[in-house]
Amino acid sequence: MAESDCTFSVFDPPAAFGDKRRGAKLLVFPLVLVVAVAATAERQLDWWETTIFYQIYPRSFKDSDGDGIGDLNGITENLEHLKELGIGATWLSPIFKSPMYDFGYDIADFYAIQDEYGTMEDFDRLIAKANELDIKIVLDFVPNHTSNESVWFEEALRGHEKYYDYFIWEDGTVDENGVMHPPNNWVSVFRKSAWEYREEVGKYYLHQFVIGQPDLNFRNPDVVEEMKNVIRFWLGKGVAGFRVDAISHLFEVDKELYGGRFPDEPLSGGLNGDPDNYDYLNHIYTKDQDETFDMVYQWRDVFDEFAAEDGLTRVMMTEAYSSPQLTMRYFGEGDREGAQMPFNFVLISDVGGSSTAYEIKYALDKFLTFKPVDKLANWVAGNHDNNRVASRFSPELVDGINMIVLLMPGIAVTYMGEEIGMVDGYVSWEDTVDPSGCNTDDPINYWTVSRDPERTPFQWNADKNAGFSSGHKTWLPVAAGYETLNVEVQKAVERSHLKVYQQLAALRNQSAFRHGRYESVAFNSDVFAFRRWHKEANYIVVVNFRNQPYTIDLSYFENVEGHLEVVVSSIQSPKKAGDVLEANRAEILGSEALVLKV
Ligand SMILES: *[C@@H]1O[C@H](CO)[C@@H](O)[C@H](O)[C@H]1NC(C)=O
Ligand SMILES: *[C@@H]1O[C@H](CO)[C@@H](O)[C@H](O)[C@H]1NC(C)=O
Ligand SMILES: CC(=O)N[C@H]1CO[C@H](CO)[C@@H](O)[C@@H]1O
Ligand SMILES: [Ca+2]
Ligand SMILES: [Ca+2]
Repeated sequence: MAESDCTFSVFDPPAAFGDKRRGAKLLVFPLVLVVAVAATAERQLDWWETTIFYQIYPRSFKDSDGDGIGDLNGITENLEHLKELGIGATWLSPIFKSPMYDFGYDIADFYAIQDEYGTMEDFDRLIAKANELDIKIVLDFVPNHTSNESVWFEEALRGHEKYYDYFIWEDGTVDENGVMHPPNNWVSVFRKSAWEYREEVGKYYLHQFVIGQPDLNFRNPDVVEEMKNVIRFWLGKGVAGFRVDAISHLFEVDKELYGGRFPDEPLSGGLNGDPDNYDYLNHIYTKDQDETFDMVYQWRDVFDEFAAEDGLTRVMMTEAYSSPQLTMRYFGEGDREGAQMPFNFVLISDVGGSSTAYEIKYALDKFLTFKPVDKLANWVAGNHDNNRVASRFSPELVDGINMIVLLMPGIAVTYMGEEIGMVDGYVSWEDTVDPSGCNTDDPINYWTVSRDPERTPFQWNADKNAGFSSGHKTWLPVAAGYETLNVEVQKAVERSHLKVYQQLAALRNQSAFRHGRYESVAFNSDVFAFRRWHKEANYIVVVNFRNQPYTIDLSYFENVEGHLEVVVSSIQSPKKAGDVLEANRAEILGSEALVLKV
């Protein structure tokens, strides 16, 4: 690799320190820096460090057989779409056997493919095709729970001791009237008690998510080993890694420390007076327990055994909506390695359409500031649990957000559809299927928590069902406006979100974006800009978050003066590639986003 001599190749500096930081760091950590520089000088970047990870929600990507549900063959037949975008890896939401109470996040058999998605042979063909195209396949690993219709849970209910101990059981409490209640006040993420009674065994089982998702007992060594075998099974089939679901919920407090019963969680402090609401409690006993991090490191050891055998690094991404301090612990501790990519959700959790440029900068700085100096950042603006960028920010900001996700230092992650700026679909109460929406029992306000709108079928073209399916009915309705907002149209026209995305993906190959350093500034409450540079290469990205024009003095940045050339512009911008701006008085139009070359 041409750039492998770069001193700072894997060290993205935290924002805003500019060139001064190198000196400052030398003063503080002279030894560490010298060692690090020597190590990186020889180091080539691995496949996962430079690529873009594209999340496919298989149920909604492409239906190959007309039953209205996306499937594996639909993915295999359309992997070229990823290739054309410049993407080298995809992570798939769960494809395993499931009764679908939570659309695959409730797994009945970790070793089998869900029938409606295809067969194991289809999966092998997907891997073969992906290898042909040099696209890595990452699967979803859902260790916290199984389905209540898994063989394990069914055996547990039948009193099979081995499987009984796979789950977490507790006696109910009986009040003065002899009425039985759940063991304690724990609330499920999807509302209401986290405990469900089973007559067969006369006890309650714990489910941190829906009733159909009994939590596995990770204090049982058999469970630990079983789940490692699941990892081994799929890595052995050629999978390049796992994205680990809901990791912070893995362990609950050790009840032996509390007299053998799980203690109540304290109230969060009246922010929400509804005891069925997850936010009613402060989850000190059911989230982010210390043992969770150790388990992640143990899994990484399994990954590394495979890498040692065939030379392919297996990548772990962890999903945790936690504080930055806790998020960073997933990277590893001491001499133990953990996940390469603890997901960075700031663009989802911390900012939205009404955020100022100051808040955007503050949010983007967060991960860069807290992360270990020898690890990479990652950028995630969407997934199947959160409203789409066009809906959460605005349709005008789709290109601007993609510029941030793809050009900030580190690894980019794109949820399918964000490359064409898909918007949330309207899903009526009658059509709502997401348990998060259904559990509200509220036909008026369900949509505020339903995740169906961001899961509507992928928009391929203007045909029936947006080209997603030839069937009569699709599992969720296609979003309005697909006739003009689709892949085919965006490939045909001269300027589109898709074309911008392709340009950005290609730019990631430039040394400035691959190895370059980073500084950022909010010029005012609306305009955010950052610079990436490496040796002679020097780029500026400007995003105007409001529909109001400004004249900006970009010579604020060091080594930025004279003419700046437009490299990429958001689609509503009148500026074209090759146009020239004056650094000291750059006209930035409302909602405009630009990549400029110095
Ligand atoms: C599993 O849980 C779901 C609720 O999520 C329930 O409707 C279903 O009946 C349960 N299945 C069994 C076998 O208990
Ligand atoms: C980046 O460069 C690699 C070769 O170094 C090439 O295979 C790949 O297609 C390029 N990606 C883009 C998006 O241009
Ligand atoms: C983003 C994501 O994958 N969220 C999942 C977290 O885990 C629950 C339960 O498995 C799922 O419902 C979410 O979709
Ligand atoms: Ca299908
Ligand atoms: Ca758990």
